[in-house]
Amino acid sequence: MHVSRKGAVGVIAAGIMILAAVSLGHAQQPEGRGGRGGGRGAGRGAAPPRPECVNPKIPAAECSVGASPIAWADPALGDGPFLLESARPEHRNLRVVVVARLQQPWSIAFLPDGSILVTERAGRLRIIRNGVLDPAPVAGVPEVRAAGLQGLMDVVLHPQFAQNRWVYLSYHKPVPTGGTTPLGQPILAGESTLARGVWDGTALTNVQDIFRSGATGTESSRIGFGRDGMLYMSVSASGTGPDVFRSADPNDYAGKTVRLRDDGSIPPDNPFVSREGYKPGIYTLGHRNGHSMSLNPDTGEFWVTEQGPNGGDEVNILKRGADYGWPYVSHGVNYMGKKISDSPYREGTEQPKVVWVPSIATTGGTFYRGDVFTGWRNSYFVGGLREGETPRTGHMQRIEFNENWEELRREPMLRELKQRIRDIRVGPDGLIYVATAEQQGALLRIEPGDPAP
Ligand SMILES: [Ca+2]
Repeated sequence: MHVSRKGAVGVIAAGIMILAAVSLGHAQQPEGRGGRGGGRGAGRGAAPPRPECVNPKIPAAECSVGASPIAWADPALGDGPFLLESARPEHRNLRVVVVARLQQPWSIAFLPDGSILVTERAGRLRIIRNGVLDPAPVAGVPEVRAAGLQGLMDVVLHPQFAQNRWVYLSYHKPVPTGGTTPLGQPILAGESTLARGVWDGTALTNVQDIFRSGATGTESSRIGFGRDGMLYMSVSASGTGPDVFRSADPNDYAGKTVRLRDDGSIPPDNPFVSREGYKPGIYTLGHRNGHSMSLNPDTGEFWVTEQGPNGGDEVNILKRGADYGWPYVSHGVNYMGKKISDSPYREGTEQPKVVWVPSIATTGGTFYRGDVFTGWRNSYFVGGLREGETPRTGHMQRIEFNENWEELRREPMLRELKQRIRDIRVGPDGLIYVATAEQQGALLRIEPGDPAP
């Protein structure tokens, strides 16, 4: 498909519109926008803003940057268990249990001894043993810059963890910008970084940064191991402002997925390893804010979620060397309502496998291959923070596919809880674990409820 010069001008105009929308939206923000007040008193507009939304240089895409944001905090999560229903009759009755209360939990990993590791965005790694959250964070986590949407992100075990006990963390490393505040304090930026440490049973030891992207001003990051033994990591670009164009710049890791060896080095067979002007770790380009790195257990492909603005959320299937189009093509609209691109198609760019208009603010995703919810074995589960720019609409979607991975149905789940959802993982017990995205957040577990009558 030919892309006209007019199209390119339109894209630049759209970029300026995004920027304008951001400035305008920010200027008009009432106190407590998007705030999360812990529930009591929530909804009266008095809740403080979420910490990641406090006066960022460019408001994060998750922070209601639209024309007329609504300040209506999510209600507090009760103690549970919550008895909910789902569509498929064999899994009609569900029980949702609060496993632990956590502050902005971000990712979940299961240790072979049954313990659960959970990252909190502020920079803490927590551990739940025998269903009890250790009040002391796990030692050994590097210093993290937690501001805007940055912080401690993913935690993943090496596929041969039983032998090498390696744990991987993706996080934003504080690095000086060279600037200082009016009070003379150094201004720090956060660089998307991959660290690896050794789990000694209670702490991370010998923690080292094994890949530094050099990219600051980035957003979320997930990591996952492929069937080829390589580690794949998303490095998100900022979703608004002039930084959106970094996703298309091959000499910048922002807005890309990278492919690394398990020691963080660059494999010699990467798609752009010897191409001038390209970062050698790049595996795919043209992403916005990537929020999952889920290996399809059937096909061995990575399915990755990507937040669009107010429309254009995507699930993409990673293909070596492919360009996923952001910010030049999107099915979506920006926060002021304008379409991102005249056409969502462009020669040489990959189309999403799943697209949402309006957005649900996609987050973590997972496939189900456990033995408990057998009716969900060809489903992909994806978290959502907010649907259609409206508060209290966070939920999880179960997207059901046929044996050819063609979409059959989308079932919104956990809507009744009115919590923003950050991550979803399947435990070794075959149950589904869900991290909410709230400041006063939680780790939830979805279990079968009482048998259907
Ligand atoms: Ca795309």
